[in-house]
Amino acid sequence: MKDFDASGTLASAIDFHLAHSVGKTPDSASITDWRLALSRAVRDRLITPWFDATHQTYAKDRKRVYYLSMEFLLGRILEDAVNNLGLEDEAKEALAAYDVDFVDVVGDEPDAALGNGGLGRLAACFLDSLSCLGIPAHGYGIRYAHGLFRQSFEDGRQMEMAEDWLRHQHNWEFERSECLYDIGFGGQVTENGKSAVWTPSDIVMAQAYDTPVPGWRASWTNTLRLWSAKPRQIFDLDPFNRGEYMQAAAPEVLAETISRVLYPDDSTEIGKELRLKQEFFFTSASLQDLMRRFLAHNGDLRALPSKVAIQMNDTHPAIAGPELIRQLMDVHGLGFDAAFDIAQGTLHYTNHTLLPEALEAWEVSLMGAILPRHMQLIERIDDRLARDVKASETGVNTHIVDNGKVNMGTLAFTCARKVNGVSALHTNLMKQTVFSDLHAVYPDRILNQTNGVTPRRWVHGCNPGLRNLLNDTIGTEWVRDLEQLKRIAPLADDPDFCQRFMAVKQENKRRLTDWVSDKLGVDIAPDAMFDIQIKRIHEYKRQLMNALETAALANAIRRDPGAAWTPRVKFFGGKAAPAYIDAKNIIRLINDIAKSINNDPVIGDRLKVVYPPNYNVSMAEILIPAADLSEQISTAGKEASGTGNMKFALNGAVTIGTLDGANVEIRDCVGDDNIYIFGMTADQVEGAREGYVTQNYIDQSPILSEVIDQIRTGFYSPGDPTRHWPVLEKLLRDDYFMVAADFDAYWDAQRKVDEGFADSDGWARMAVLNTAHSGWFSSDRTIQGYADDIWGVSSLLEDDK
Ligand code: NBG
Repeated sequence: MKDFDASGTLASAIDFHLAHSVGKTPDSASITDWRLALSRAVRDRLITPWFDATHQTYAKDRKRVYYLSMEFLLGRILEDAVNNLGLEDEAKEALAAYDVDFVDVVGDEPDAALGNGGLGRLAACFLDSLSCLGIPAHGYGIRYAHGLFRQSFEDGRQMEMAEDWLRHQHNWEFERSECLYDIGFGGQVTENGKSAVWTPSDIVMAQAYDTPVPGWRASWTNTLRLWSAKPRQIFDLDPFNRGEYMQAAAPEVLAETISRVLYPDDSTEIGKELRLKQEFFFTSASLQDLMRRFLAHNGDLRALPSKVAIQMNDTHPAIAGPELIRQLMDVHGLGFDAAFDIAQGTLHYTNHTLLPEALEAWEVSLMGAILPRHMQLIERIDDRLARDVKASETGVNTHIVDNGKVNMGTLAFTCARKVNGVSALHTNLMKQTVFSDLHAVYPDRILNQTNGVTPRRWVHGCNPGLRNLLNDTIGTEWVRDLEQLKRIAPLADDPDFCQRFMAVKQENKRRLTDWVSDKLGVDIAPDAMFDIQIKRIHEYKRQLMNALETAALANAIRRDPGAAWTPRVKFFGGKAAPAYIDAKNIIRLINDIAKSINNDPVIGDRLKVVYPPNYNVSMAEILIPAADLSEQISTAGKEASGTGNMKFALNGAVTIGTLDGANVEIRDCVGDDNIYIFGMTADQVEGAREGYVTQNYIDQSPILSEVIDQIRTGFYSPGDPTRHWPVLEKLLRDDYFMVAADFDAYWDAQRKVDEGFADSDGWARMAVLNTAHSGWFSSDRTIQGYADDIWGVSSLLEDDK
């Protein structure tokens, strides 16, 4: 294959692009200009492997994967690419020659925040692993003009502002102005002989933007293709000529609304018409695109399942079932049964939550109005399901269309060849609860693929100290084969190694300490225990329980300040969905508790509380390497997996957590002695529901009672004593997530943590063993599992061996 790579040094490429792509001289260049120049210089190096990957895939006619996801929470792209390509030293040196700091340059990039939380970040880790493993794949999603909102605090309250990542040129992507597909909405379906003709009332266009995704050392490079909505007709000249400028621009505005903004909801269903349009928009465009590519190489549609595997990331792209069937029938002339079988052989579905409020269901009337042809096909798929139910003789009663709603989970399940959960516990609960009926009918369909995280970003990139220590100790292969970390396990008993390991941690804590002082003006001591809970704010994640424990600890310290307290800094980070009032109330309470504790001279450095606003991927990259304690305290049975939990353990933080999601597997890997498990199990939680009275648990716990009384009487909101009553009211009326029931167990576990941390040798040993035994949580392992058990695809890198 021809070599398209820029020859010469990276330094000369940066010079070239500063002049030719950015149009600046070194003496007039801003940090942003340098970033844009560096991006171009680095991107040039990806072109050959990128072209080569596509060429090989088709030359060898290999099966490829299409990962459909409404969210890709990428974070910053440039530094990650520099790391993957091994260009760090060269880039540093080239910029230093102009007295420009590499860290400032890569830090100038806004996060690509095209996702809310775990689901979107998982998709980003999967892209990395797919490239790293050399599996031919495309990610398909939406190029939102505005990603997840920016959060600030005003008087402790969450404020939301529009995010604007595309304001400065985003010059990592390739705009494909010729790659356009029509996406229809509304209108009518008529019969034409035996076939149906859908005539939409509105059509917008989906335009592609491609981002190359390099694997480790760019041995393979896949594509993330994001769709942006464009009007079919740019604007209306008649009204413009009449001076009606707004009306003239209306078609453009309406069309572009579809990809304008990411819905800021996490584990909550929103049921808005625009959301359904977004879902159909990117799903239809992606399917048209992959079908075009398939047909360019293959004339036989029945071969689709052997050449293409499509993964639906949650139910957001679940309309892919009816849409693929529609394309096969209405565009390519197949009958329903043949079309269904091909679609079902190609599609797969991942479930990411069992929370009932998050399971998507659309009103039949809305679905019928926006996607009339799809509504017809959904009815036919429902008939297919009914036939299978009958044949199964299970006697279960399950329908896609039920109570005037289209249940998207049931639709996705029915149209999928394989359905997976994201941790062992979650997959078992899927079988027992939400999908028990479907599981009875299709007993071989559900399987587990426990989540993972990419070691490239989550150790190599974010924790240079640990990276260097690992490289010195076990060589560099761990970056691609994370199980190699096991080799440091014996060194947990080597005082010299432990000391070096903890020196890295200390350095990371110092970095965070400076950052906190710089950004928030709060002084913290780097030798205190750094106790961190970062994730979306949600009642099931129980940040409230953590806040109450914090307040209780402050009380204990105030009562006996001279006792041997283990100094702690409690970090909180996370956003609440703007409409989620109960979660926003919790944010305000945490901020009030922080203010009171941080200004109490009796407490001093024994306890500090830090809640930096606008938690995002880049902030996680500073916080996680500096953590001593990882808070994973959701109500058992409610957190499908978690991935933050894995990042912390990998970076040598010890977990305090419930037996929920992947915490169960973390415990299995690191061992009971190296994790603090507390609280009710998933079974016990369900057992405790009947007759649950919050007040009874509060009455039994003097520690909790005291805190509740303080909040009620305005201790944390002087001058405004009723401010936090809504939090208490909710807790007392409906403690669905059992904060009160688990509180004392949590408190006791925290006191054991205090003791553990005070024994610095013992703690170092635990920290080392957490890193050593976290290799299994690499997303490379997860993706290999999908490749083997779900997609039936293999790496092309293996071919050369
Ligand atoms: C989230 C779960 C997490 C899980 C991620 C990735 C949704 C709907 N679900 O527990 O809450 O780790 O998905 O699987 O965002």
